[in-house]
Amino acid sequence: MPNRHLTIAGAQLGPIARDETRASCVARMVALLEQAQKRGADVVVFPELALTTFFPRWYFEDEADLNPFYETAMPNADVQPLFDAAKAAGIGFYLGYAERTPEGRRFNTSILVDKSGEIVGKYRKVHLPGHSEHEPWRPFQHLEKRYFEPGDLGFPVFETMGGTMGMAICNDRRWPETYRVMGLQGAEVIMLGYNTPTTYAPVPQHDHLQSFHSHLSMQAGAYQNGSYVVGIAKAGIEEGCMLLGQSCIIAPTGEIVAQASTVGDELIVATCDLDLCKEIKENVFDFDLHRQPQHYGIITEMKKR
Ligand code: ING
Repeated sequence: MPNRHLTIAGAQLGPIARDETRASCVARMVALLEQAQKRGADVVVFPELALTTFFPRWYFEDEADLNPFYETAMPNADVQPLFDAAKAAGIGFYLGYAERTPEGRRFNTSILVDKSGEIVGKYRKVHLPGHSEHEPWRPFQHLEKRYFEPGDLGFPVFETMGGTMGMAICNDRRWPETYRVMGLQGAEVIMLGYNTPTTYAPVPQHDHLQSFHSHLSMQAGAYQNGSYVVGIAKAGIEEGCMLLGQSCIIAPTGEIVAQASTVGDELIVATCDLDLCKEIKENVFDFDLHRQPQHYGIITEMKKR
């Protein structure tokens, strides 16, 4: 039985202006998808909130100003050209967007679409960073706790494109539980998009470490669970706020096998042997052989002591 190879592309996006249309964002993503097709990709990972600017950087008094940033259906007319192009190319994709349900609930959401254009997976961001009230002292806001609810779908994995795929979003990548819950379900590829300002107002003395912390978290998650991790940025100076680039594809060994070198629209590609996951999962991190969950209870029993 030949090894299962999956060619994964990461489609990093540069800044999306506040007044940029969805049609413009989708056209940029279709252009990256066409590049991915030329490079033999099976699946393309787009960033978090890939259809709009990162709107949690502003305080909106009036909901009427907030609602236009959300999608109330998926797919919808604006995104359909991306679904059509991907299906025509026989390429799957991960897409991050702001979701507003018919009941009015709001989530920071991602979907996984297979090569036939079907949505085969959905995830809602569990770990929401930032704050929920207007904090004028900050150079910019980070109001994800105000504009979204914590995800209510857990961390599911999906059997598709010949492997076991999982999803996360941005801040999730900093929490080891994210990877372990999917690792326990056999995840072989964990895809995630991020919008990471390089200035973290409460602790500016760590600003120079943003790239290190992003890679450290994802490389650890990959290695400790024997999974590929694909972290794809919305990058560059977006409405005056510098967003980290450094998008990357990480092997189950924790090695970075592809990395972006700009802060604009940029495609990175790696052909990934999913059977390499076993070298980690069946040895150093053979969960069945080595884990001792009888000692781990505190992790789920409390937020903190
Ligand atoms: N953004 C950031 C992230 O977790 C952040 C928030 C930035 C947290 C820097 C800590 C340090 O990458 C989102 N959207 O979660």
